[in-house]
Amino acid sequence: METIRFFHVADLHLDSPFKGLKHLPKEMFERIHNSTFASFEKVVKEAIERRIDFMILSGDLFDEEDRSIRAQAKLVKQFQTLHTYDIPVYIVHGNHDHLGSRRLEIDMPDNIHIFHEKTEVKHLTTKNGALVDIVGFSYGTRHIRERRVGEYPKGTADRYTIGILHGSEGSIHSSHETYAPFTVDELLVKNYHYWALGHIHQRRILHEEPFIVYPGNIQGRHRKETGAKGCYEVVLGGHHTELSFIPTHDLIWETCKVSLKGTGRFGEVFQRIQQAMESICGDSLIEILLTDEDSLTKDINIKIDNGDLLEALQSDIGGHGEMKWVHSIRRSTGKSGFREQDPFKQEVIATLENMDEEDWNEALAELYEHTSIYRFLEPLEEDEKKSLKYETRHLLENKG
Ligand SMILES: [Mn+2]
Repeated sequence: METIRFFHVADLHLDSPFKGLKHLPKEMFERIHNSTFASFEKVVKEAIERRIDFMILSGDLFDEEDRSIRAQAKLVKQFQTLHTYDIPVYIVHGNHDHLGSRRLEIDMPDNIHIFHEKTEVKHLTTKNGALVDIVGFSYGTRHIRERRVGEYPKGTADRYTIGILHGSEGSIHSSHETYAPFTVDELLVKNYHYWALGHIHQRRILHEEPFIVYPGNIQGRHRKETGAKGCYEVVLGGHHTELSFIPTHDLIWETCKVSLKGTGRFGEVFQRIQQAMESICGDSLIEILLTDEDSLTKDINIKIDNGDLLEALQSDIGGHGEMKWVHSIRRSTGKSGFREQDPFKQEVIATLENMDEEDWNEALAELYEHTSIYRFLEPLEEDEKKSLKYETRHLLENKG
């Protein structure tokens, strides 16, 4: 069979709000807020340069159910660019941007092929005459709990068959909710040439020949989505696959571990952190993780806990050409100046102190994603979160 070349992209989460970073300097926040778009623009640029035959988007193009017109317009502009270069795009919608969500649709150019909520096969003939069947379905509603892979027809010998599936592989434990679950074996029996998965934001190759792949999201959105992000270029020739990862992120999230062994002065602590940060390349949002803090004086401990150190690090940034922003400092001991000696309680308190947007979502998921409750709930305000933390701490301190 003729060789085919395509991009596998997933979880764009365009227009992610980055709510937790609103307090940042305006220019910086705008850069971050635009990063999901910037990453997709790079995807499109690479697609054109590499002259791919087609592109697959495996769900969660948008972050919110009621996607903004601004986000849609920006996406359509990129689709039009692909249209100019005669590159078709095959799209399924996922749990974040399901078909039933409230929206004002902007008309799509005719190179855009969106899958129906019923599983269907789309046929494509590439410029060099290769026949490709692409199979998939879009989420009609937010919660697709049932197994859907049974609806996928078997692949045929005379053509390429590619499956698109936005869902959860059974053995992966992640913070993502379980949707449209499947196992690798269930996919293998279909005899497809490639499985273009979406939903899990961490890049993973579940199987080779045929390749079963989560490309991860294209731009990290919080401190846990660290490292390079992007998409895969896939070249299929008969039963041989070439897979290359293409980084397209605009900004990178990193955790930078800093040992404070033997440090006695605040200046030394500051310097150690700066040195450690030099190893991070590119524009980044950095979490500092302090370890070996035993030798720290009480005075330095206070300066870490009251935010002085973070403030000093943040005010030093800029003027070096690269953007390196320390968004938080975490302590390995989890002491945070708290009297508690019980290591279990210390751990719980440290976890509590370091909860970010994603952690709250995770903790509240059962309530906030409950089919009949979620629509009645308002998101928690910062002061509500604070009082929840306070109450939890209070409980821990006062119960044996
Ligand atoms: Mn997603």
